[in-house]
Amino acid sequence: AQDRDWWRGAVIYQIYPRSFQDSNGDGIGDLAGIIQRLPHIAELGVDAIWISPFFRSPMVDFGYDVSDYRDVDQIFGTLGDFDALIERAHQLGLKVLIDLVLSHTSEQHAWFRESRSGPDNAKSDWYVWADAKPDGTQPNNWLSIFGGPAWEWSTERQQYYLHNFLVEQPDLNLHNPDVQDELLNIVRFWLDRGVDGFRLDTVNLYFHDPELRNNPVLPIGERNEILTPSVNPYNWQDHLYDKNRPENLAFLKRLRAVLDEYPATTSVGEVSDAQRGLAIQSQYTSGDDMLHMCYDFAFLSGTYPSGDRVADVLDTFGELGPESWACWAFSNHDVMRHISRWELPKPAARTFAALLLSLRGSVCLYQGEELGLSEAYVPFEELQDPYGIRFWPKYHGRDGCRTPIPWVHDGVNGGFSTAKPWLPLPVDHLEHAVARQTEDWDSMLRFYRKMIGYRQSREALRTGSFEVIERRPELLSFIRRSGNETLFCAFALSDEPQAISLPPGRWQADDSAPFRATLLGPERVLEPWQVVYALK
Ligand code: TEU
Ligand code: CA
Repeated sequence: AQDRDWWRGAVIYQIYPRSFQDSNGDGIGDLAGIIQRLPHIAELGVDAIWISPFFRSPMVDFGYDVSDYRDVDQIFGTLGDFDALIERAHQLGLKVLIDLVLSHTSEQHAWFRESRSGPDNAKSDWYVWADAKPDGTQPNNWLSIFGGPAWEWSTERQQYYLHNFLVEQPDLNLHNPDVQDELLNIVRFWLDRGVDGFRLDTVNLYFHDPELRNNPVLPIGERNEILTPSVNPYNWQDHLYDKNRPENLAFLKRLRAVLDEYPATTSVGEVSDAQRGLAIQSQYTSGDDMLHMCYDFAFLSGTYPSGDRVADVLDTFGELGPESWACWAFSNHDVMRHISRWELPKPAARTFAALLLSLRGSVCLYQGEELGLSEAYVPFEELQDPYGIRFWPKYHGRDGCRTPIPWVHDGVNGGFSTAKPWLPLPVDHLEHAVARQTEDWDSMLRFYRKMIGYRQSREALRTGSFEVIERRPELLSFIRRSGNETLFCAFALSDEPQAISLPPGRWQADDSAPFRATLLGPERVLEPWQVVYALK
């Protein structure tokens, strides 16, 4: 029997396929390369992989611009390769989540080419078309997340179309029931191929206000500088009308109903909205007829996760109700790697990894995080991300977290590819190569294996309740509890020793935790960056 709740508390490993492993010597990672490296992921002890888009695409946004949802891009392989990937992953006990980009397509998609050709074809209404204002300007003040207006003029159709991201990524019109039906057919197509679920790209951008009302512009003090760089005027608006629309709830119910036709599937919706992200997440995960989880942005920003802040985020999430289930991440393919983003001192890296893997919720780890990789510097001449090229030098874009994975320290291109990689592999990443860390019993990689194994072995850590005991910027402690298992977790988040108070009861350091099992002495002081797990 399959455990239909496997995703609760699961650890999910995110693969960015272009940069994971190249198998055919063209400098770009591919599905066959992923298959080759699946044992590395299985050995980490995670539950599932999430693979960023590999569908047919002109790759203007590196796969987040899909031109055919039912095929694998030739640069990544074939549908046959994908079937083999699923089979191998399942043999290794790994679930497979794929990344569906349903909010927009590529401008090269056949639907868009037809839609663009005029106002009365079968696909006319599949995208968001609007007339120019009498003076020729855009229909309203909506902005693109990647810069400039969210409207692009089509000389062919003589109307504007909506694009929340690049000009090459026109937004689908989900108010049209035919569009919804076709998207759900695509969901079925991949479920029939054996996937265990989906990461849903920009799930809160599926719908727009049909009246195309202007977004309010925020007063300077309230501007959002969290999700995208502050240089981007997108952050200066309150996104009331271009996303987060209530019509989405009914569509998500339809999507969930399709998922429920298949056993033990899951969904994690990416909700990017600094202003009302949590409120949206709470709506989207409000019951077993909605999404399973939402992907939370709280720890993807530049804001340092001090002990009190982590406690506040978890408390706020806990208040959303017992059904709401978060999925936490420190790093992904869109943001600076967290070790660099928070300027973590060396001993802090393990402390924060342990903290992430002790939170209530599910966890996404991004490829390379298990190696302790820092952000790569990619010079302007080698930049690939259109978002970075546009805002350089105020913002460098997303290439610094997308550089290839170093597999060996002494081979060509770190064992990633025999050809020049599509993004440079930083020389200082080679010392973090998988092979080298595997040999070193005290490496970051070995630590991640032990820590993930520990989380998997303690039901309290995986799914237990969460109760904060002490919250200070430099100290966080909490109790996780499941059945008879009561686990006290404490994290010193400072270069200085930290006084700590134990909750009442008799506590015994947990020997199975990947930290030296010190029983707290009477003085009850944690060493800098010390982590303690103790059982009652
Ligand atoms: O990202 C959605 C999103 O909100 C991004 O704008 C994010 O805030 C930004 O990249 C942070 O720098 C998703 C994907 O994760 C991203 O890779 C895609 O480019 C985007 O959707 C469009 O599909
Ligand atoms: Ca390749």
